[in-house]
Amino acid sequence: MINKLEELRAKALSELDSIKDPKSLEAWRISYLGRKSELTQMLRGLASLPVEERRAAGAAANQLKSFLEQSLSQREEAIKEAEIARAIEKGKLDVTLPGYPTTLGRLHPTIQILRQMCDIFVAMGFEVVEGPEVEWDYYNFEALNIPQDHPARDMWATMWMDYRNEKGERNMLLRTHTSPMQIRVMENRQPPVRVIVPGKVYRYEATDATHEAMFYQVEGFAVDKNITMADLKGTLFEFARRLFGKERKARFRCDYFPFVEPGVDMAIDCFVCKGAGCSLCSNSGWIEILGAGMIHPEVLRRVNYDPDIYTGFAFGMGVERMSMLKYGIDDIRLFYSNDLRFLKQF
Ligand code: FA5
Repeated sequence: MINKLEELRAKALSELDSIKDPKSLEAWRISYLGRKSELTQMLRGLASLPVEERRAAGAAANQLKSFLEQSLSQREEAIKEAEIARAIEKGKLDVTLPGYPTTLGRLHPTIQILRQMCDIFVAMGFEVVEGPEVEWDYYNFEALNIPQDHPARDMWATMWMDYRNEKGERNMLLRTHTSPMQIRVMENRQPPVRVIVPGKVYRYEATDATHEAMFYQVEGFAVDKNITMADLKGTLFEFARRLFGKERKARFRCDYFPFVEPGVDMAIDCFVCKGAGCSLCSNSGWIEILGAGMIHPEVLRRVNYDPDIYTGFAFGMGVERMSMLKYGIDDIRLFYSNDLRFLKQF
């Protein structure tokens, strides 16, 4: 058998040396290394050899197999190189042409503004915490003073998960705002707390120039002794000054959220019409950027904070709306429609 292997090696090598194209190379591979090749048959037949012959023959056959495989890939390389050399000679291949440039990725405009927003709050002493996007009804609604059948639930058209509790009720959802994290954080800490929560939220609603079904919010809240509405206003107006510059106007108006008392919304003067009124701002001259207020005593009680000792403020802001105001983007749908002409501008 050893002699037979030697013969095979010599024959295979001499044939391989004369091969000059990939097609013949493949035919060579099939005939010397394929399933029906002599070598494969020999390897299969090893078992029937007498034991004393089997070991030496097995080693030699396997050695030949890997030698032929190696020779095959060397020949393959050599054929490729020869093809390139021929193409250069014939002038078909111009190696002096510049290659294809690799395009560099960049951060999405939402993430860029999100980082700027977080930096401003961190500089004011807030800590950044993240939370789950799939949330329990309890944290998203119940613990925030929005019980089942409360009309305020309509304000947050909800995407429910296909999951029911033991009573058969749907109680798991995609969070509609970042406010559930107020509860999760306060449940685990004692005042003073000063936290911001950036993250994605989801609403089952029709999109238009200022509304998306998935968007980002930044929640913020602070609880301590003697925190007042003046602290809330000071924090948010300072934030707006740092993000948009001194010349932009900000406005507080009364608003209703079941988990704050009193509640407000804050708006910035419209960047398109500078407050005169246009289609983007529904002729009001203002674009709403956040909801806020003093944390409701019931909410504090639910997390075992004593509302006679502690008070706190909370706010929740739309991140894309901030980016729209800062960079003059007039349609929120541009953010997630993956148009590179838009994304490359940031
Ligand atoms: C809330 O989500 C409250 N959780 C905010 C809050 C937090 C109030 C803490 C009081 C205390 P609202 O639904 O208004 O509120 O949303 C807050 C901000 O998210 C809005 O001001 C707006 O900037 C942004 N926003 C709301 N809906 C959309 C949407 N569909 N697309 C893009 N941004 C939106």
